Amino acid sequence: MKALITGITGQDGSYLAELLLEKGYEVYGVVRRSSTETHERIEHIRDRVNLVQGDLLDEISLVRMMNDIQPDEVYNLAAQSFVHTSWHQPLLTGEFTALGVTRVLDAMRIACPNAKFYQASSSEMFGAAKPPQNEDTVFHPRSPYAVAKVYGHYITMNYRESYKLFAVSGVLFNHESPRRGKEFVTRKITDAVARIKLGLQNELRMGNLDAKRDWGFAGDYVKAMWLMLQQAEPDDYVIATGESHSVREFLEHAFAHVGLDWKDYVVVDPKFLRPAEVDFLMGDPSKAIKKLGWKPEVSFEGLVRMMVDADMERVKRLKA
Ligand code: NAP
Ligand code: G4F
Repeated sequence: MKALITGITGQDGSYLAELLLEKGYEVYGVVRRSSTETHERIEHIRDRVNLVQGDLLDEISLVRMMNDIQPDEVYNLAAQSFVHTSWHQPLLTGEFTALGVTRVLDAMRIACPNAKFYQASSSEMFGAAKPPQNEDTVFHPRSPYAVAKVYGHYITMNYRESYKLFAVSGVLFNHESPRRGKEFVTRKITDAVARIKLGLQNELRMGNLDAKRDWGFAGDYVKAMWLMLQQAEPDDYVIATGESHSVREFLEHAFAHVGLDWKDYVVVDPKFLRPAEVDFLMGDPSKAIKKLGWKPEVSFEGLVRMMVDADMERVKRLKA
């Protein structure tokens, strides 16, 4: 089996590539040209994956690679994925995160219409909708990123209905790991906890501490992506833990894990507040549990400990 992953250099792309390699897939990953060319998250599997150059802005590059590779499965994980940036770069976010999905789907329609397609939809699409959110909840997106993801979600459904492509969307709630980008709140916190504990930093400036998220482990969530493409019929699924915690609770657990009190270090800075907030996300993964046989393995507390421990190790190595 051959799988093509857009966004292979991201958090999810790296875990998904590992999973597919374990399952014996030939893995192809799309990388875009950059002046640095460092692909830190996939360095350890670099000699086992095939990297191909392309960009979600450039449909010709996508058609060419699909023609050459003839993948059995295509996972579209590439996106401008940081919500805060989407207010600063709303058009670029729309190009990558919304229209980029059409470019990938259309390249598939032209070059490999029998391949199966996975779209990385997001719980951000629910935005202001009341929790718990499931597959029937009406979207109420609250950022340019979320609006772009709603477009990606519906165009996936539209290509499924128009061209009979096996195209599915996974509506994934927040999932984290030691490989999470440091701009996202969980990793920003665990990186700061390690730096504070080891004497390299003395405060942490944060935004809205009341926001609540349903946080799971990325390694668990990529298994759900694969399962969705192994079903007899294409369908969309919510993937979540069913538990929600505030940013404040994450702070409490992360600092307490190294014996510190978060209140001694955290300063609320209006710079990190958003023009419109998503207050409360909590998913209902019943359909995925029943139909895919999927369930999350890592608890909230286990996730916080895993991320703090990994950052402690990394910062210690940097200091040495
Ligand atoms: P991430 O770490 O930010 O990775 C994003 C990936 O997209 C990177 O590999 C990036 O490549 C690539 N990319 C961005 N623009 C591109 C372009 N124009 N052409 C080709 N590649 C491009 O994101 P993630 O956390 O792994 O998330 C994966 C996907 O799931 C994203 O679509 C995200 O929006 C969605 N999602 C994430 C979560 C979550 O909690 N993590 C939840 C729901 C949905 P570079 O390395 O070159 O920047
Ligand atoms: O970690 P965040 O930046 O993630 P957010 O906005 O929930 O989006 C992530 O999850 C989505 C799934 O629901 C993905 F689709 C998306 O790609 C991304 O992976 O922020 C989480 C919460 C927000 O309410 C934010 O306002 O934390 C709050 N927050 C408080 N202080 C902060 C901070 N967020 C960040 N990034 N930095 C802060 O200092």
